[in-house]
Amino acid sequence: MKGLLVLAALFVAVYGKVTFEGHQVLRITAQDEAQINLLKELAEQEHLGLDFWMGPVRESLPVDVRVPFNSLQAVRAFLAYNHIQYRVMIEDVQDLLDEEQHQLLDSRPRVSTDDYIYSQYSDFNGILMFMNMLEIENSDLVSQIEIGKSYEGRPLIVLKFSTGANRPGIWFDTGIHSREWVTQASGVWFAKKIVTDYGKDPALTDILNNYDIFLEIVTNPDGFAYTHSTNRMWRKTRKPNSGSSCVGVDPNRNWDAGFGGAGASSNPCSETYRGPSAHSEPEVKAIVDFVKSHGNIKAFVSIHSYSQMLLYPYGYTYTAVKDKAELHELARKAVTALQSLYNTRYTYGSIITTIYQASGGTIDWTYNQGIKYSYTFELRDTGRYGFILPASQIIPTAEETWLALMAIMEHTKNNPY
Ligand code: 0X9
Ligand code: ZN
Repeated sequence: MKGLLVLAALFVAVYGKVTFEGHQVLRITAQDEAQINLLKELAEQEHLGLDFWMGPVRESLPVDVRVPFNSLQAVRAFLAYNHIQYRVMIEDVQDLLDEEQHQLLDSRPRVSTDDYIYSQYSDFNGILMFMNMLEIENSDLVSQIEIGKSYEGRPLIVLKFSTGANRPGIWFDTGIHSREWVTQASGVWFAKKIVTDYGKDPALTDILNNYDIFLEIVTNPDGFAYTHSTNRMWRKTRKPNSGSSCVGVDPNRNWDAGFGGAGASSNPCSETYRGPSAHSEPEVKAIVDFVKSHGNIKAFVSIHSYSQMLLYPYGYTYTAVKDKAELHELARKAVTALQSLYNTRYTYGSIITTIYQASGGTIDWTYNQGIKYSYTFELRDTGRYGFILPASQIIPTAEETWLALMAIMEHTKNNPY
Protein backbone atom coordinates (compact mmCIF):
# COMPACT_ATOMS: atom_id res chain seq x y z
CA MET A 1 0.00 0.00 0.00
CA LYS A 2 2.77 2.41 0.97
CA GLY A 3 4.53 1.87 -2.33
CA LEU A 4 1.30 2.29 -4.21
CA LEU A 5 0.53 5.48 -2.36
CA VAL A 6 3.96 6.92 -3.03
CA LEU A 7 3.51 6.04 -6.69
CA ALA A 8 0.08 7.65 -6.78
CA ALA A 9 1.43 10.77 -5.08
CA LEU A 10 4.26 10.96 -7.60
CA PHE A 11 1.78 10.57 -10.43
CA VAL A 12 -0.35 13.39 -9.10
CA ALA A 13 2.69 15.59 -8.66
CA VAL A 14 3.67 15.08 -12.30
CA TYR A 15 0.31 14.84 -14.07
CA GLY A 16 -1.97 16.76 -11.69
CA LYS A 17 -4.79 14.28 -11.60
CA VAL A 18 -5.09 10.63 -10.70
CA THR A 19 -6.14 8.66 -13.75
CA PHE A 20 -8.21 5.51 -13.70
CA GLU A 21 -7.22 4.16 -17.08
CA GLY A 22 -7.88 0.45 -17.31
CA HIS A 23 -9.48 0.31 -13.87
CA GLN A 24 -12.52 -1.93 -13.86
CA VAL A 25 -15.43 -2.24 -11.48
CA LEU A 26 -16.28 -5.86 -10.82
CA ARG A 27 -19.49 -7.08 -9.22
CA ILE A 28 -18.46 -10.04 -7.11
CA THR A 29 -20.94 -12.44 -5.52
CA ALA A 30 -19.82 -14.76 -2.75
CA GLN A 31 -21.82 -17.98 -2.60
CA ASP A 32 -20.88 -19.24 0.86
CA GLU A 33 -18.97 -18.54 4.04
CA ALA A 34 -15.72 -19.83 2.56
CA GLN A 35 -15.92 -17.44 -0.40
CA ILE A 36 -16.78 -14.55 1.90
CA ASN A 37 -13.64 -15.23 3.88
CA LEU A 38 -11.59 -15.42 0.71
CA LEU A 39 -12.95 -12.02 -0.37
CA LYS A 40 -12.14 -10.55 3.02
CA GLU A 41 -8.57 -11.80 2.61
CA LEU A 42 -8.47 -10.22 -0.82
CA ALA A 43 -9.67 -6.91 0.60
CA GLU A 44 -6.86 -6.95 3.15
CA GLN A 45 -4.18 -7.17 0.43
CA GLU A 46 -3.49 -3.44 0.57
CA HIS A 47 -0.95 -3.59 -2.25
CA LEU A 48 -3.79 -4.43 -4.67
CA GLY A 49 -5.35 -1.02 -4.03
CA LEU A 50 -8.92 -2.32 -4.21
CA ASP A 51 -11.73 0.18 -3.66
CA PHE A 52 -14.90 -1.44 -2.32
CA TRP A 53 -17.64 0.78 -3.74
CA MET A 54 -20.45 -1.06 -2.12
CA GLY A 55 -19.48 -2.09 1.30
CA PRO A 56 -18.06 -5.09 3.02
CA VAL A 57 -18.65 -8.61 1.81
CA ARG A 58 -21.90 -10.39 2.71
CA GLU A 59 -23.22 -13.71 1.56
CA SER A 60 -24.96 -13.73 -1.86
CA LEU A 61 -25.16 -9.94 -1.78
CA PRO A 62 -22.86 -8.69 -4.51
CA VAL A 63 -20.05 -6.24 -3.82
CA ASP A 64 -18.77 -3.75 -6.39
CA VAL A 65 -15.03 -3.36 -6.36
CA ARG A 66 -12.86 -0.95 -8.35
CA VAL A 67 -9.73 -2.84 -9.36
CA PRO A 68 -6.70 -0.89 -10.57
CA PHE A 69 -5.32 -1.99 -13.94
CA ASN A 70 -2.18 -3.42 -12.39
CA SER A 71 -4.15 -5.65 -10.03
CA LEU A 72 -6.70 -6.92 -12.55
CA GLN A 73 -4.83 -10.03 -13.63
CA ALA A 74 -4.17 -11.14 -10.09
CA VAL A 75 -7.72 -10.46 -8.93
CA ARG A 76 -9.34 -12.21 -11.91
CA ALA A 77 -7.05 -15.20 -11.45
CA PHE A 78 -7.85 -15.34 -7.75
CA LEU A 79 -11.62 -15.23 -8.39
CA ALA A 80 -11.46 -17.83 -11.15
CA TYR A 81 -9.24 -20.15 -9.11
CA ASN A 82 -11.67 -20.02 -6.18
CA HIS A 83 -14.77 -20.30 -8.40
CA ILE A 84 -16.09 -16.98 -7.14
CA GLN A 85 -18.68 -15.48 -9.50
CA TYR A 86 -18.24 -11.97 -10.83
CA ARG A 87 -19.03 -9.79 -13.77
CA VAL A 88 -17.60 -6.59 -15.16
CA MET A 89 -19.82 -3.60 -14.34
CA ILE A 90 -17.51 -0.89 -15.71
CA GLU A 91 -15.02 -1.81 -18.43
CA ASP A 92 -12.85 1.27 -18.01
CA VAL A 93 -13.46 3.78 -15.25
CA GLN A 94 -11.47 6.49 -17.00
CA ASP A 95 -13.72 6.31 -20.09
CA LEU A 96 -16.69 7.26 -17.91
CA LEU A 97 -14.68 10.04 -16.23
CA ASP A 98 -13.66 11.47 -19.62
CA GLU A 99 -17.31 11.45 -20.60
CA GLU A 100 -18.19 13.18 -17.34
CA GLN A 101 -15.63 15.95 -17.94
CA HIS A 102 -17.64 17.01 -21.00
CA GLN A 103 -20.71 17.41 -18.80
CA LEU A 104 -19.13 19.78 -16.26
CA LEU A 105 -20.70 23.15 -15.73
CA ASP A 106 -18.32 25.77 -17.12
CA SER A 107 -17.16 28.44 -14.70
CA ARG A 108 -18.66 31.34 -16.68
CA PRO A 109 -20.36 33.65 -14.20
CA ARG A 110 -24.14 33.38 -14.24
CA VAL A 111 -26.57 36.23 -13.67
CA SER A 112 -29.29 34.25 -11.94
CA THR A 113 -30.26 30.80 -10.74
CA ASP A 114 -32.46 30.54 -13.86
CA ASP A 115 -29.22 30.61 -15.79
CA TYR A 116 -27.68 27.72 -13.86
CA ILE A 117 -27.58 24.40 -15.69
CA TYR A 118 -29.09 21.84 -13.32
CA SER A 119 -28.29 18.96 -15.67
CA GLN A 120 -24.53 19.42 -15.30
CA TYR A 121 -22.07 18.71 -12.51
CA SER A 122 -20.63 21.75 -10.81
CA ASP A 123 -17.55 22.34 -8.68
CA PHE A 124 -17.44 23.94 -5.23
CA ASN A 125 -17.17 27.49 -6.53
CA GLY A 126 -20.07 26.91 -8.91
CA ILE A 127 -22.25 25.78 -6.01
CA LEU A 128 -21.12 28.72 -3.82
CA MET A 129 -22.12 31.09 -6.64
CA PHE A 130 -25.45 29.34 -6.96
CA MET A 131 -26.14 29.73 -3.24
CA ASN A 132 -25.21 33.42 -3.31
CA MET A 133 -27.57 34.06 -6.21
CA LEU A 134 -30.37 32.09 -4.59
CA GLU A 135 -30.07 34.11 -1.39
CA ILE A 136 -30.05 37.43 -3.26
CA GLU A 137 -33.04 36.48 -5.40
CA ASN A 138 -35.08 35.19 -2.45
CA SER A 139 -33.90 37.31 0.45
CA ASP A 140 -37.26 36.95 2.23
CA LEU A 141 -37.05 33.14 2.17
CA VAL A 142 -33.40 32.07 1.95
CA SER A 143 -30.38 32.83 4.06
CA GLN A 144 -26.95 31.27 4.22
CA ILE A 145 -25.61 30.18 7.58
CA GLU A 146 -21.94 29.36 8.00
CA ILE A 147 -21.93 26.62 10.64
CA GLY A 148 -18.15 26.28 10.65
CA LYS A 149 -15.13 25.75 8.48
CA SER A 150 -13.72 22.61 6.94
CA TYR A 151 -10.25 21.39 7.85
CA GLU A 152 -8.80 23.28 4.87
CA GLY A 153 -10.78 26.39 5.77
CA ARG A 154 -13.70 26.24 3.37
CA PRO A 155 -17.02 27.57 4.68
CA LEU A 156 -19.59 25.00 5.74
CA ILE A 157 -22.71 26.63 4.32
CA VAL A 158 -26.24 25.68 5.26
CA LEU A 159 -29.16 27.16 3.33
CA LYS A 160 -32.00 28.14 5.64
CA PHE A 161 -35.47 28.38 4.13
CA SER A 162 -37.69 30.17 6.61
CA THR A 163 -40.94 32.14 6.61
CA GLY A 164 -41.17 32.94 10.31
CA ALA A 165 -39.41 32.87 13.66
CA ASN A 166 -39.09 30.02 16.15
CA ARG A 167 -40.09 27.20 13.89
CA PRO A 168 -39.04 23.56 14.31
CA GLY A 169 -36.50 22.42 11.75
CA ILE A 170 -36.11 19.85 8.99
CA TRP A 171 -32.55 19.05 7.93
CA PHE A 172 -31.17 17.72 4.64
CA ASP A 173 -27.54 17.16 3.78
CA THR A 174 -25.88 16.00 0.58
CA GLY A 175 -22.29 15.27 -0.32
CA ILE A 176 -20.91 14.13 3.04
CA HIS A 177 -19.10 11.53 0.89
CA SER A 178 -17.49 13.75 -1.68
CA ARG A 179 -17.45 11.38 -4.65
CA GLU A 180 -21.21 10.89 -4.58
CA TRP A 181 -21.66 13.72 -7.07
CA VAL A 182 -25.30 13.15 -7.89
CA THR A 183 -26.13 14.07 -4.29
CA GLN A 184 -24.62 17.59 -4.31
CA ALA A 185 -26.16 18.16 -7.76
CA SER A 186 -29.54 17.03 -6.40
CA GLY A 187 -29.07 19.34 -3.41
CA VAL A 188 -28.75 22.29 -5.77
CA TRP A 189 -31.91 21.20 -7.58
CA PHE A 190 -33.81 20.83 -4.24
CA ALA A 191 -32.83 24.37 -3.26
CA LYS A 192 -34.19 25.78 -6.51
CA LYS A 193 -37.30 23.61 -6.19
CA ILE A 194 -38.07 24.96 -2.72
CA VAL A 195 -37.97 28.63 -3.80
CA THR A 196 -39.96 27.81 -6.96
CA ASP A 197 -42.70 25.86 -5.19
CA TYR A 198 -43.15 28.06 -2.14
CA GLY A 199 -46.43 29.93 -2.55
CA LYS A 200 -47.40 27.72 -5.51
CA ASP A 201 -47.42 24.12 -4.29
CA PRO A 202 -49.88 23.98 -1.37
CA ALA A 203 -48.12 21.05 0.32
CA LEU A 204 -44.66 22.65 0.37
CA THR A 205 -46.15 26.03 1.28
CA ASP A 206 -47.90 24.46 4.26
CA ILE A 207 -44.64 22.81 5.35
CA LEU A 208 -42.69 26.06 5.06
CA ASN A 209 -45.38 27.95 6.95
CA ASN A 210 -44.72 25.67 9.90
CA TYR A 211 -41.10 24.47 9.62
CA ASP A 212 -37.72 25.83 8.65
CA ILE A 213 -35.79 23.74 6.15
CA PHE A 214 -32.01 23.52 6.47
CA LEU A 215 -30.00 22.21 3.53
CA GLU A 216 -26.23 21.64 3.55
CA ILE A 217 -25.31 20.90 -0.07
CA VAL A 218 -21.54 20.53 0.14
CA THR A 219 -21.16 18.81 3.49
CA ASN A 220 -17.57 17.72 2.79
CA PRO A 221 -16.14 20.64 0.80
CA ASP A 222 -12.45 19.65 1.04
CA GLY A 223 -13.22 16.20 -0.28
CA PHE A 224 -15.43 17.68 -2.98
CA ALA A 225 -12.74 20.14 -4.13
CA TYR A 226 -10.30 17.22 -4.19
CA THR A 227 -12.62 15.12 -6.37
CA HIS A 228 -12.49 17.96 -8.90
CA SER A 229 -8.82 18.81 -8.67
CA THR A 230 -7.06 15.55 -8.09
CA ASN A 231 -8.92 12.32 -7.37
CA ARG A 232 -12.50 11.86 -8.56
CA MET A 233 -12.85 8.78 -6.33
CA TRP A 234 -12.16 10.60 -3.02
CA ARG A 235 -14.71 9.75 -0.32
CA LYS A 236 -13.31 10.91 3.03
CA THR A 237 -12.40 14.24 4.61
CA ARG A 238 -8.96 15.72 3.89
CA LYS A 239 -7.46 16.00 7.37
CA PRO A 240 -4.06 14.34 7.68
CA ASN A 241 -3.81 11.46 10.14
CA SER A 242 -0.99 11.67 12.64
CA GLY A 243 1.44 8.80 12.33
CA SER A 244 0.16 7.83 8.90
CA SER A 245 0.76 8.97 5.34
CA CYS A 246 -2.92 8.32 4.57
CA VAL A 247 -5.27 11.26 4.61
CA GLY A 248 -8.86 11.60 5.74
CA VAL A 249 -11.61 10.14 7.87
CA ASP A 250 -14.89 8.60 6.76
CA PRO A 251 -17.36 11.25 7.91
CA ASN A 252 -20.09 8.60 8.05
CA ARG A 253 -18.16 6.62 10.68
CA ASN A 254 -17.12 9.57 12.84
CA TRP A 255 -20.32 10.21 14.82
CA ASP A 256 -20.80 9.37 18.49
CA ALA A 257 -23.15 6.43 17.95
CA GLY A 258 -21.52 3.06 18.40
CA PHE A 259 -18.27 4.85 17.56
CA GLY A 260 -15.36 2.44 17.40
CA GLY A 261 -17.56 -0.64 17.05
CA ALA A 262 -17.81 -3.13 14.20
CA GLY A 263 -18.61 -1.67 10.79
CA ALA A 264 -15.80 0.88 10.71
CA SER A 265 -12.02 0.72 10.51
CA SER A 266 -9.29 1.82 12.88
CA ASN A 267 -6.84 1.94 9.97
CA PRO A 268 -6.23 5.50 8.67
CA CYS A 269 -5.63 4.06 5.20
CA SER A 270 -9.09 2.49 5.07
CA GLU A 271 -11.98 4.14 3.21
CA THR A 272 -14.08 3.55 6.33
CA TYR A 273 -11.56 4.94 8.85
CA ARG A 274 -13.55 6.18 11.83
CA GLY A 275 -11.05 8.83 12.92
CA PRO A 276 -9.11 9.22 16.17
CA SER A 277 -12.22 10.08 18.20
CA ALA A 278 -15.92 10.78 17.73
CA HIS A 279 -16.59 14.17 16.10
CA SER A 280 -12.87 14.61 15.36
CA GLU A 281 -13.74 16.01 11.92
CA PRO A 282 -14.71 19.69 11.85
CA GLU A 283 -17.28 18.96 9.14
CA VAL A 284 -19.05 16.52 11.49
CA LYS A 285 -18.57 18.62 14.63
CA ALA A 286 -20.16 21.64 12.95
CA ILE A 287 -23.38 19.69 12.34
CA VAL A 288 -23.32 18.23 15.86
CA ASP A 289 -23.05 21.73 17.34
CA PHE A 290 -25.73 23.07 15.02
CA VAL A 291 -28.21 20.30 15.82
CA LYS A 292 -27.61 20.62 19.56
CA SER A 293 -27.85 24.40 19.65
CA HIS A 294 -30.96 24.43 17.45
CA GLY A 295 -32.56 21.90 19.77
CA ASN A 296 -35.75 21.43 17.78
CA ILE A 297 -34.90 19.52 14.59
CA LYS A 298 -37.76 17.11 13.87
CA ALA A 299 -36.53 15.34 10.73
CA PHE A 300 -32.96 14.71 9.59
CA VAL A 301 -32.22 13.26 6.17
CA SER A 302 -28.67 12.51 5.06
CA ILE A 303 -28.30 11.83 1.34
CA HIS A 304 -25.74 9.47 -0.19
CA SER A 305 -25.38 7.43 -3.36
CA TYR A 306 -25.56 4.76 -4.73
CA SER A 307 -27.81 1.60 -4.40
CA GLN A 308 -31.37 3.03 -4.44
CA MET A 309 -32.21 2.55 -0.78
CA LEU A 310 -34.07 4.45 1.89
CA LEU A 311 -32.72 3.55 5.30
CA TYR A 312 -33.48 4.29 8.94
CA PRO A 313 -31.45 3.52 12.11
CA TYR A 314 -29.63 1.62 13.32
CA GLY A 315 -26.43 0.86 11.48
CA TYR A 316 -24.29 -0.01 14.49
CA THR A 317 -26.58 -2.48 16.22
CA TYR A 318 -29.22 -5.08 15.39
CA THR A 319 -31.38 -3.66 18.18
CA ALA A 320 -34.46 -2.27 16.50
CA VAL A 321 -35.34 1.38 17.07
CA LYS A 322 -38.45 1.92 19.14
CA ASP A 323 -40.14 3.75 16.24
CA LYS A 324 -39.35 1.01 13.77
CA ALA A 325 -42.94 0.31 12.72
CA GLU A 326 -43.64 3.96 11.94
CA LEU A 327 -40.29 4.56 10.23
CA HIS A 328 -40.75 1.45 8.12
CA GLU A 329 -44.26 2.42 7.03
CA LEU A 330 -43.16 5.97 6.19
CA ALA A 331 -40.21 4.59 4.21
CA ARG A 332 -42.64 2.45 2.24
CA LYS A 333 -44.80 5.49 1.50
CA ALA A 334 -41.77 7.56 0.50
CA VAL A 335 -40.31 4.99 -1.91
CA THR A 336 -43.77 4.45 -3.41
CA ALA A 337 -43.97 8.18 -4.13
CA LEU A 338 -40.44 8.12 -5.54
CA GLN A 339 -41.20 5.19 -7.82
CA SER A 340 -44.36 6.82 -9.18
CA LEU A 341 -42.37 9.23 -11.36
CA TYR A 342 -39.90 7.10 -13.37
CA ASN A 343 -40.49 3.64 -11.91
CA THR A 344 -37.16 3.72 -10.06
CA ARG A 345 -37.22 0.93 -7.50
CA TYR A 346 -35.88 1.39 -3.99
CA THR A 347 -35.42 -1.09 -1.19
CA TYR A 348 -35.87 0.10 2.40
CA GLY A 349 -35.32 -0.95 5.97
CA SER A 350 -32.83 -0.42 8.76
CA ILE A 351 -29.21 0.25 7.76
CA ILE A 352 -27.80 -2.91 9.33
CA THR A 353 -30.41 -5.26 7.87
CA THR A 354 -30.62 -3.64 4.44
CA ILE A 355 -27.09 -2.60 3.49
CA TYR A 356 -24.48 -3.58 6.08
CA GLN A 357 -23.25 -2.87 9.55
CA ALA A 358 -21.84 0.63 9.83
CA SER A 359 -20.93 2.21 13.17
CA GLY A 360 -20.54 5.91 13.88
CA GLY A 361 -23.05 6.87 11.20
CA THR A 362 -24.85 10.20 10.97
CA ILE A 363 -28.46 9.19 11.46
CA ASP A 364 -27.79 6.78 14.32
CA TRP A 365 -26.50 9.80 16.20
CA THR A 366 -29.38 12.08 15.21
CA TYR A 367 -31.91 9.41 16.15
CA ASN A 368 -30.29 8.97 19.56
CA GLN A 369 -30.49 12.75 19.97
CA GLY A 370 -34.27 12.38 19.79
CA ILE A 371 -34.81 13.18 16.11
CA LYS A 372 -37.38 10.51 15.32
CA TYR A 373 -37.56 11.04 11.58
CA SER A 374 -33.91 10.22 10.84
CA TYR A 375 -33.37 8.76 7.39
CA THR A 376 -30.59 8.26 4.92
CA PHE A 377 -30.89 7.77 1.18
CA GLU A 378 -28.69 5.96 -1.26
CA LEU A 379 -29.68 7.57 -4.59
CA ARG A 380 -29.28 6.15 -8.13
CA ASP A 381 -28.15 3.91 -9.57
CA THR A 382 -27.76 0.21 -8.65
CA GLY A 383 -24.26 -0.05 -10.06
CA ARG A 384 -24.25 0.34 -13.83
CA TYR A 385 -22.46 3.65 -13.32
CA GLY A 386 -22.23 3.72 -9.52
CA PHE A 387 -20.59 6.95 -8.34
CA ILE A 388 -20.07 8.11 -11.93
CA LEU A 389 -23.73 8.60 -12.73
CA PRO A 390 -24.14 10.40 -16.09
CA ALA A 391 -25.16 14.04 -15.74
CA SER A 392 -28.25 13.33 -17.83
CA GLN A 393 -29.63 11.52 -14.77
CA ILE A 394 -29.20 14.42 -12.33
CA ILE A 395 -32.61 16.02 -12.88
CA PRO A 396 -34.65 12.79 -12.96
CA THR A 397 -32.84 11.62 -9.82
CA ALA A 398 -33.53 14.89 -8.01
CA GLU A 399 -37.16 15.00 -9.18
CA GLU A 400 -38.03 11.52 -7.98
CA THR A 401 -36.11 11.95 -4.71
CA TRP A 402 -38.01 15.16 -4.03
CA LEU A 403 -41.28 13.20 -3.98
CA ALA A 404 -39.86 10.99 -1.22
CA LEU A 405 -38.58 14.01 0.71
CA MET A 406 -42.02 15.61 0.45
CA ALA A 407 -43.58 12.44 1.85
CA ILE A 408 -41.19 12.55 4.82
CA MET A 409 -41.80 16.26 5.41
CA GLU A 410 -45.58 15.92 5.20
CA HIS A 411 -45.56 13.01 7.63
CA THR A 412 -43.36 15.02 9.99
CA LYS A 413 -45.79 17.94 9.79
CA ASN A 414 -48.85 15.73 10.33
CA ASN A 415 -47.31 13.87 13.29
CA PRO A 416 -45.89 16.45 15.66
CA TYR A 417 -43.96 15.13 18.64
O1 0X9 B 1 -20.89 3.01 3.80
C1 0X9 B 1 -21.62 4.01 3.89
O2 0X9 B 1 -21.32 4.98 4.57
C2 0X9 B 1 -22.95 4.05 3.13
N1 0X9 B 1 -22.75 3.70 1.76
S1 0X9 B 1 -21.91 4.71 0.79
O3 0X9 B 1 -21.68 4.04 -0.46
N2 0X9 B 1 -22.79 5.98 0.47
O4 0X9 B 1 -20.71 5.09 1.44
C3 0X9 B 1 -23.89 3.07 3.75
C4 0X9 B 1 -24.07 3.20 5.23
C5 0X9 B 1 -25.48 3.44 5.55
N3 0X9 B 1 -25.68 4.77 5.96
C6 0X9 B 1 -25.96 5.73 5.07
N4 0X9 B 1 -26.35 5.47 3.85
N5 0X9 B 1 -25.88 6.95 5.51
ZN1 ZN C 1 -21.97 7.72 1.02
